[in-house]
Formats: sequence, C-alpha cells, structure tokens
Amino acid sequence: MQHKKSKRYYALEMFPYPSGSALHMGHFFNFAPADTHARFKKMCGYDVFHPMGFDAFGLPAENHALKTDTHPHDNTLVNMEKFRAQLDELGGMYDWDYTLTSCFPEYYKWTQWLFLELFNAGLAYQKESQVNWCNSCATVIANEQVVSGECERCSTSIIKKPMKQWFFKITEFAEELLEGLDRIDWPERTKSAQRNWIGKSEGAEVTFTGMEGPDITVFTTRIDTLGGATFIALAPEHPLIKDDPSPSVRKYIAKSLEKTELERQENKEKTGVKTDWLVVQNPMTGEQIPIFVADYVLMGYGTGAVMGVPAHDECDFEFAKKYNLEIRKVIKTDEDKDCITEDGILINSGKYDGLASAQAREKMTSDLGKSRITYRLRDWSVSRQRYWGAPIPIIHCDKCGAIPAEIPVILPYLKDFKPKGAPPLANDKEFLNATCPKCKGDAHRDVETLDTFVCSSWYFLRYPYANRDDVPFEKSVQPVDVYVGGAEHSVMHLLYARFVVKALYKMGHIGFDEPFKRMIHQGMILAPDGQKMAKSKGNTVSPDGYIKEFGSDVVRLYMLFGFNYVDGGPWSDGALRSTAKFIDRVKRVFDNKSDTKPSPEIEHIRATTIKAVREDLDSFSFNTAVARCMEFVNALMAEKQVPAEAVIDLIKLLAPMIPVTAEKLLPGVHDMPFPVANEKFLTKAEAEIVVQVNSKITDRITIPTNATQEQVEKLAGVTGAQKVIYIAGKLINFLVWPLPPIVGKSKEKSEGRPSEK
Ligand code: ANZ
Ligand code: ZN
Repeated sequence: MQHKKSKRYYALEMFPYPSGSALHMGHFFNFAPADTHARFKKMCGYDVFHPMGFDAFGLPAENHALKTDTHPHDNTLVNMEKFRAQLDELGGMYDWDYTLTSCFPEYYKWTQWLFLELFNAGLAYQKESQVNWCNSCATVIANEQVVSGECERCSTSIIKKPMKQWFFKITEFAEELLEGLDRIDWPERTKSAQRNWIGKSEGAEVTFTGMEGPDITVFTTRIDTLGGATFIALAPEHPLIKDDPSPSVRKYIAKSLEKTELERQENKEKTGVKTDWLVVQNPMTGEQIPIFVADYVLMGYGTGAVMGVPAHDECDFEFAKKYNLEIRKVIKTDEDKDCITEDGILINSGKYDGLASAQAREKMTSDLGKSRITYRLRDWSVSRQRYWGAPIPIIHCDKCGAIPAEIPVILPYLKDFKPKGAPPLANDKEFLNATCPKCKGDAHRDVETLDTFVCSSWYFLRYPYANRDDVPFEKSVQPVDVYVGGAEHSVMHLLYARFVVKALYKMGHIGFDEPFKRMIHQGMILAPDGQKMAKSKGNTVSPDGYIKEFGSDVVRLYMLFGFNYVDGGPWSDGALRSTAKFIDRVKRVFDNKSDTKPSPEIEHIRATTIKAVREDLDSFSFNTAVARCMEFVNALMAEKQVPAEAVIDLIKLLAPMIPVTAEKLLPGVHDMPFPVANEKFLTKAEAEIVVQVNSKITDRITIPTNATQEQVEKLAGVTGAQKVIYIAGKLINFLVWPLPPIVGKSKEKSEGRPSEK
C-alpha cells in the first residue's frame, strides 16, 4: 500500500458471506452509512483505506449449494460478481485493488500459515474431548455456536460426542483479552458480553484429604463457607472415577454423558450418586464427608470438583435435600437476628470466628487453600468435518505424528461433498494420501477443514497486502481505526480476532495487540411489519428495486436519515419518497444560486451546520447530520437570493451522504476538503428578544448577542423599573412598582410581583 503523507485511516466493514442470495437491506444498512463515514474522513484529509472482500468459505455457502444441487465454488464466483455490482450501485468507495476472497488459495494459503504459526507456538493442538455435534450439519460446532443448546445455524439440538479435535489455545490469553477491553473504544454492551464470556472468577483451591482414596481438590469462590461443606461432588468426567467399579456409578456416568452441558446446568432436579468407597476429610472441621458424582458439576470448570455447602449454595441445597445431607449454616446473613452490619463467620470456625466474609476468605485461603483464578472461557474448537473450508495443513504420520504440510494445501474440487459424518475429504484418495515431510514414509493428510471464523479472524491484516504472494502481511501493518458490523458478532468473531492479534503480537509478527480500535454496531433493519426480516417469513425487502426506482442516493440517504444508526428500525416506503423530495430541493437551491454575499443569518446557520455535521459524521449520528442539512436547505430557500458559496458548502457536506448527486452538481467534490466552520459566525451576531413590563409583552427588539444587560435595558428604553429580570438572548422583564391592581384575582396569586429574595 502506498503511504501518502496524510494520516492513514483504516475504515472497515465486516466482509459479507457470498452464500445464498444477493445482498439485502441489512447489508446495505451496514455498508452505506459506513461508506459515508469513510468518504467523510477522506474529505477531512485522511488517507482512507476502505477495502471490501468476501468471507466465502463456510456452512452457509455449503448448505446453500447442497440445497440447490450446485457447487459452493461456482456459486461463490457468481455471487461475488452480484455483490460487487450491488456495492458499486450503492456508490460505495472501496479499494477494489485490495480485495480478498477467503476461499481462494491466494488467501487461504495464509490462513494455513496462521494455523501453522499457532501450531509451532503450541497454540494449536489436538485433543480428544466431548464435542458439540450437530446431526443436521453433520459437524462439530464451537461452544460459542451453541445457542440455548441448539445449533446456531440450523437450530438442531446439539449432542455431545467424544472426538479428536483441533483447538486454538485462546484460554492462554484470557487475562489479556479481559485487560485489552479497557483500552478500546467499543460499545459497552459488547465489552461486557466478552467479559461475561471469558468469565473470570477469583477464588481458591482447597484440598480434601483422602481417607480411603486419593485427595480431592475443589475450586471455590466461597472458602469462608468451608466449615459448612458436608459433601463433595465430582463431575461425571472426573478422572478419579473414570474406572470406578461401582455399577451404580458407572450407570450414572453413562447417563449424564448423554446430556448436553446446558441440560446439565438447567437440570430441574439435581441428580447424583454416592460413591461406595471414597471419603475425604474437611480440612477445617476434620470431619469425614461423602463423595458424590453429580452432573451439575462441569468438568471444564475449576477442577471439576466442588465442595457442597448446602446452607449457602442453591444447587448444593437442592442436592442435600434430595440425598438427606446435613445443611449447616456457617455464615451470618442479614436475616439472622443477631446480625452485625457485615456478613461473616458464624459458628464452628475457631480462629475465624467473627470475621467478615471477605476477611475470612483472605485468611482461610492462605491457611487452608491456595488462591486461584478460573475462567469460563474454553479453548476454541476450530476443526470441522465438512468440505467447504480451508484444509488443515497437517500431515499425520504413524511414526512422526502431526507434521506441518507444505502450504497451500489446495482444497480439491469435490463433486460429492455431502456431509455423511466423516469428513468428505477422506473420500478423495489423492488428497488423503501423502508423504511424511519428515521421514518420507507413507502418511495421510488431515481431512478436516477450518471453521470459517478462522478465515475471518485475521483478514483485516491481509487487505493491505492482498496482492503480495510472498508474505501474508508485514510487521508495519496497522490496526483498523473503525470497524462496523453487526452486534451478533460480539463474542465469536470479535473475540477470535482479538485472540489471533494477541497471539501474532506475542510471536512478533505485528506491532499492536488490539485489532479494532473503535467498534460500531449498526442496528437492524426490520421488515415493514416491525418483525425481523427472514426469507421464511416472506417479509424481506431487497434494495435492488428501490435503487432502480429512486437511485442509490435516495436509498442511502433514507438509511442515514430514517434510522438511528445503532438502533435500526422498520423499513418504510413512504419515508423513502420524502427523502427523494429532499434531494430535489437540494438540486433546486443549487440551480438557484447566485453570486450574492451570504447574510449574517445564513453565515450563522452555515457555520453551525458545518460544525454539527462534522461531529455527527464522526460519531455515526447520521440522522441528525441529515436533519441539520435539511434546516440549512430551508434557510437557503427562504433567501431572496441564494448565496453560491453557502450552497457549495451544503453540497460538500452532503457529498459523503449522496455521492452521486453531489458529484453531478459539483464535479470533483469528493477530492475537495470538507468545509470547516467559520468560528466567527458560530454565535449569532444579533438576536431578537421580548420586552415585558410587569410580565406583559410590550415590544420585541433586536440586540447584538454579546450585549450586556445594561445595554439591553437601554435598548429596550423602559425606565423607572424596581427590578429587571433578564434571560439572555430571550427576554427582558421590567417590574415597575407599584404593580397595577389585578382585578378578580386573589392577592397571593397576583402575577409578576417581585419576590423577596
Ligand atoms: C462452595 C460454595 C459455597 C460455592 C457457596 C458457591 C457458593 P463462579 O462464581 O461462577 O465462578 N463450582 C466450582 N467448580 C464447579 C464446577 N466444575 N461445576 C459447577 N460448579 C462449580 O462459581 C464458583 C462456584 O461454583 C464455586 O464456589 C463452586 O461452588 C461452584 F455458598 O464453592 B462454590
Ligand atoms: Zn513421518
């Protein structure tokens, strides 16, 4: 990329999936206003980089191809053409010289490079685990793609299945991912969604000594309740009971493994089974307590073991009720009669007696446990048993293990790519069979493909280098200044991209550790009926017809004016027509312009409009920017002679919003500087104020806006007042004593009497 002298500004919108049909209103609502912002920045003198590409791999494209009996590769080419034509019709200012398509080898070679970099750094690894399996998509899906126990894409219930899978070690960056949120200008809601997803929890590990078996370590955030721990519960996957001989334990384990994690957490009834031979000692009370297996305990969290404190934890309480376990209260709460101001240790605590909980936690952690921080975040599962993705660049050799393959590993054009449970690539012998790069023996390729979120986790680094085939990018690559896209990506895409950038930063490949300095989520365009647009509901609105009928500027301007950008709202035809009328008015004032000097009123509204529009376009507050321009047009139309210099500023202000019209009226406008407000005119030179005597209007006078009260009194010409009330720029009220009698009203209610203050 060429670096000009001016400051670079990287404006980016989330690249679309060229999957099924054409771009819809939702896309346009992402792209058109974001394009306005980019154009505005360019006119402000920035060297704007504003590329666009295609997120071409993935399930949507593959599922669409299966449904229509076509090939995703062929569809992608056709759809990309269509998308690009639509984007051009929209008047988008894109750096098409730097486009990318994630399903082309020129791109995915580097996605594979990224995989290998992570692999070589120990951040990509294979592990056998219980994965989320979608029967309908016939593939594993990531935890983040499970929504209320269902597949995010097709709403099929997710089941658990043991499988060897590739993971990226995002958990290693949990703390950095949290810390970085404090340094970026993102919507608070998105940041808190990420914080919740990462789920940091500060607590302690406590070890219960085994009497007949091994020790058991639990994770707790409430070590102060240790005295009330009357049982231990292990997750069914806990290694200590993996080979437990008890038939009831075996049966329980098998049954719980059929449930999804969500089902286990939502369990209406807490279930469990007591182990026959294990008992451990509570390190605080010295009591021997029983050990249960209970599937409300999750293996992936903490240590996969909890101390059950029925008196103070709801789950444990339900469980204890059911299995008749002791419920012992050890913490004073507000409900306790003799409560002190702060809750604290109540009984059975010896040297911790009387301590407040927070204090007790600290002391008990150092005496009886070990402080520990846990995160809910799990490693990112990245392999899919599907066809339409970047092949995982690994060769498996019986002797040497998993060995990096030479990249690119090209995805073959498979005629039959139907998912049948096993990855379709396994059926292509030519693809499958390979030579081990290390020992040159017979080996086979990894037949899984990478989750599309891997493709999109780094694409913003690639754009400036899209035409370079020797490097993926260079260390001098810069982060995105403003990133615009839907809030539905709050956790997945945006978290993955942050992780990849942090990993690449740590490895020394780039010089920053947060990809998107500023994030804007556009709202959602709803169907005219106020519902979410969906093909299945038949209420989708396509932009194409409107663009044909009204021209792209009208559609753009309506998107800018008709909605609050971050809120969205229902689509409306009627409003589109009034937007078209506004553009006609703009053309009319432009045609009526003459060489007159602007009046002070016009100078004032011109200056304030410029100032406001600048601020609004910078903060994505497009609707108020348009409203300001409308007022400006009204003021211009009210003039006998329309001053040309003011109209030209108007066209410049509108250029990022209605680029086609503006270019027609003022050729070359997009290369002109955006207007700057003349400070001198920001405050009005004169103002009309109301003159009152004893609160009755007697006159209206024009005053200089910087006039003092004394000057205004003189200008008003009322003398002999006892008291004067002056509201700057609005009103001056002379209270003349004695007040004239007020007929028919009680004295107390008489108006205008000066109050004694
Ligand atoms: C005893 C206790 C007493 C607990 C009490 C809570 C309240 P957060 O805050 O969400 O991090 N826990 C620990 N590991 C678990 C696992 N693998 N599966 C299910 N639950 C687990 O939750 C931490 C608390 O969740 C821990 O503190 C533990 O229960 C439970 F009045 O220990 B607690
Ligand atoms: Zn080998």
